[in-house]
Amino acid sequence: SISKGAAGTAPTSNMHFDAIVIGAGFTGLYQLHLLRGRLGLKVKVLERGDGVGGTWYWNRYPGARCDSESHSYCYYFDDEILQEWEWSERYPQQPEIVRYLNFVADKLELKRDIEFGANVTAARYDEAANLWHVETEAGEVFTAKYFITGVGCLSSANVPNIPGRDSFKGDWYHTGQWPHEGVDFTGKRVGQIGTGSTGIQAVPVIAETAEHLTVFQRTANYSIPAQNGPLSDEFKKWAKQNTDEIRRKMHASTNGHPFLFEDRDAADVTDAERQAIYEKAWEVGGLRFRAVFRDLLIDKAANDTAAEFLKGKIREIVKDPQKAEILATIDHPFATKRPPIDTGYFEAYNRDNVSIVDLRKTPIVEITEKGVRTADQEYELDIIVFATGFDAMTGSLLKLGIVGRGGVPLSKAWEAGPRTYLGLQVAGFPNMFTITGPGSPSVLSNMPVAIEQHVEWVADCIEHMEKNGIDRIEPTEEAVAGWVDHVNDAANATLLPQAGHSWYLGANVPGKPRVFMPYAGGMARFRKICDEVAADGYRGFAFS
Ligand code: N01
Repeated sequence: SISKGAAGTAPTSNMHFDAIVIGAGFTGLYQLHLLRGRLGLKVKVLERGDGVGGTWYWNRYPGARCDSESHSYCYYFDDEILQEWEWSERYPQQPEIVRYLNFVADKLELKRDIEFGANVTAARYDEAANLWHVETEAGEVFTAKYFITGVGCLSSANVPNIPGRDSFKGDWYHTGQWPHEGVDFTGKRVGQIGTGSTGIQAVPVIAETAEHLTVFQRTANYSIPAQNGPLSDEFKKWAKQNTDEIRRKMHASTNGHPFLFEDRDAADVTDAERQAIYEKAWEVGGLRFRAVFRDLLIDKAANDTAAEFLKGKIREIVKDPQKAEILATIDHPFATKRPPIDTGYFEAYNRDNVSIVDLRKTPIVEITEKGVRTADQEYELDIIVFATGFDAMTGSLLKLGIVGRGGVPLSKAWEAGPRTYLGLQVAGFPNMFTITGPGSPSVLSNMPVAIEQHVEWVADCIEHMEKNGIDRIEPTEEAVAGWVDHVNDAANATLLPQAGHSWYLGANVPGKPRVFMPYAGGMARFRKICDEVAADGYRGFAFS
């Protein structure tokens, strides 16, 4: 039925689409390609940035590099793209990922259907018309039957509200909102707050040019050397010739990476053998370290062996025993917070111009005009870098101002924490799909693998609806309740909830409900569940 929306936009207008997709990162680009190319739908992508890239458009901080290996951190749906693109290093640097996504967008002619600089501030479901009304900051209103969010899991910057923050006379930056022209640290006294994956990448790079870098650490972190380097011609050739095998491995693995967990427990080998295995994994580097024993994330005693090894490495690398102690006093099991990968992180503390402040002993009291004041002294600074992470998984969705059936805002529906079915849909929000939403494996896996699975599932679902003349899809309350329980059970079967202050739990943002958000049951298992749900007539979803 043709009806007028609140903003007077008739479905025949040029502001009306079959589907609106938010975000032009890995998700939005592929979703547009499938819905437009395969299904022939009229699609508009709204992107707040001025270019494609999503996470990688914003995160331009010094040292920004992906922790997934290049040959796996890309699309696998198109053989031509796989054959034509060439990665230069074992891990892709931020500018290279942005170049890659531009290459894909240009090759598939995606940009003509993307509106850049379009910051979505409201999205309201109009029940009578069965349309989503999506409004941008500039006041444009788009309508569409399908509303698909590809806003990323780590895209809403968390700048802690430390007293006095606005009084600081120097410059401050959040790593996730880094100036495109870069920041010159030469001759500057820099303070960095935060030692997560981001902070650990930034420290060694900032240290190279800053006059002095003071790192403010609240929670000490494990880190494993990336062992990054240029890819050999031989490897590049191998990767291009074995795309089917690589894809098969990524789909079979728990985390969507192109390697499988060893089929052994930490206790299956002698102490000496275990030590040798860890040494070798340290040399190999990267996220593969986690995969040397299958029980590291399930059994605390097994985890302790890895934790002790890694703490030993910190004490070995960091020459100043006082700094080493601050860095190696880690309070959570290994990999219960996302394990960072580094290039010279602990080594950076051997430089004279890098110092560390233990915020557990001397917490930050306030930010002053001159710098940061902790419980025992004031640190004078020219620049403060907030490597303080994100309002993860829900932050960017809630910022869209989504309102579902009956005028119920998403913020209300998720008051006690996010509730989805398969991470994909929310009860009361018909035809809205949340790619890599809370309750999906997303952040616990190699993102492009998770994204391709979600995007393809949604495209198949929409195809099914269009072929069968179905107007609406939404999950039943019962299916949502079941999935929420399953997500909790999956997390509780691991050691993951033991890191009490992780962003997985929303614990990094004051006042955020503490709910373990990503699905810890594994990417392979998740894929199987989604396939079965679809094959079973979209079990748990109601069509109307
Ligand atoms: O953020 P984080 P991130 N006072 O939340 C500290 C992905 N990623 O940007 O642990 C003082 O992990 C906070 O301390 P604590 C990856 O999934 C991927 O580093 O809460 N300190 C912590 O040290 C990653 O997990 C890649 O006690 C405060 C830090 O800030 C996710 O993004 C690269 C504070 C925040 O760590 C997020 O990583 C980078 C306060 N008020 C990131 N508030 C690649 O793949 C926070 N902190 C390359």
